[in-house]
Amino acid sequence: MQEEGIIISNASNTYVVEDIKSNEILKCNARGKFKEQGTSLTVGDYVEYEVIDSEKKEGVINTVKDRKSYIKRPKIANLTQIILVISMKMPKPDLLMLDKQLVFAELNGIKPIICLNKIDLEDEQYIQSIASVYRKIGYDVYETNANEKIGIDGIRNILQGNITAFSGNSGVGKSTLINAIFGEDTTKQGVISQKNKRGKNTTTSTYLYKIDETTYLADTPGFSTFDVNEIEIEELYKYFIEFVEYEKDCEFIGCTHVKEESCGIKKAVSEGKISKERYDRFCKIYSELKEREARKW
Ligand SMILES: Nc1nc2c(ncn2[C@@H]2O[C@H](COP(=O)(O)OP(=O)(O)O)[C@@H](O)[C@H]2O)c(=O)[nH]1
Ligand SMILES: [Mg+2]
Ligand SMILES: [Zn+2]
Repeated sequence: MQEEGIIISNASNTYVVEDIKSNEILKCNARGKFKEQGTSLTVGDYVEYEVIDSEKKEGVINTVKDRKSYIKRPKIANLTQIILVISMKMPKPDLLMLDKQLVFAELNGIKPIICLNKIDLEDEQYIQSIASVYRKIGYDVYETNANEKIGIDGIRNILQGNITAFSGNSGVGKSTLINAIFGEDTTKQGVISQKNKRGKNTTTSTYLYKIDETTYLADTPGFSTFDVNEIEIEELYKYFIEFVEYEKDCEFIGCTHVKEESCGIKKAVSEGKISKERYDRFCKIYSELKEREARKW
């Protein structure tokens, strides 16, 4: 009988599959045809499997469903959203990193959500100066104090029906946020934060945690080694989504939006339609890509 499940973890050729309906967990192998087709299954894949040994809880995966998204590093399929966490202080906001991660999410067709954490450590005006830039673009921005569980309900609600990952530099408060959302009980039982003997968080491979039939949380080693390498330099501006509508006003085909004088995007910056800071960070990422290209030769 064919059953439906999702791969929640993976070590070499063994896939841990959780049944969508019964929550039963089985160790599965994949049919040889996947290898022949060059399909590598991964955490997040929705699969059809059959039970081979119900005592030992072993099965075999027969088919894999089309993926909604796929990220190579860390390897994960079907993420629908990434919550990009930055802290207002300690560590101070890394907006270059935030913009890179926004590019990364847009490139992969995954919805980015911004979470400004540690709002207790900065004044309102400063927080709004950051929030407003991103809200104007159309991004959802949440403001939280994870320690005091302030602003947590909003984040909890948007998880519904999604496979979500949290991303952000170390120390910004990801673990504290996850604890605040799920309550200490869940996490203390080791469901979410898997601690090693020294009590350190050891996320070295990717796991999915089920919240309900359509809602999962991905615990990943982190997207901090963000891969700009995959982006074609001339495509970069497309992932600064508020730039796109002004490209038609560029005079030259193949305008880089960096050096040219008669550039529609630069004009929009000078008219205050695009944030100057966002544009400056675009130029910074552009030059990083350029340097990388130069090193290739
Ligand atoms: N003041 C303040 N501290 C926070 C907040 N959220 C987390 N922290 C603290 O920041 C530190 C790092 O948090 P942690 O969740 O481990 O960050 P992670 O590395 O992103 O998982 C801890 O000492 C937390 O108590 C917050 O909203 N306000
Ligand atoms: Mg952590
Ligand atoms: Zn241009």
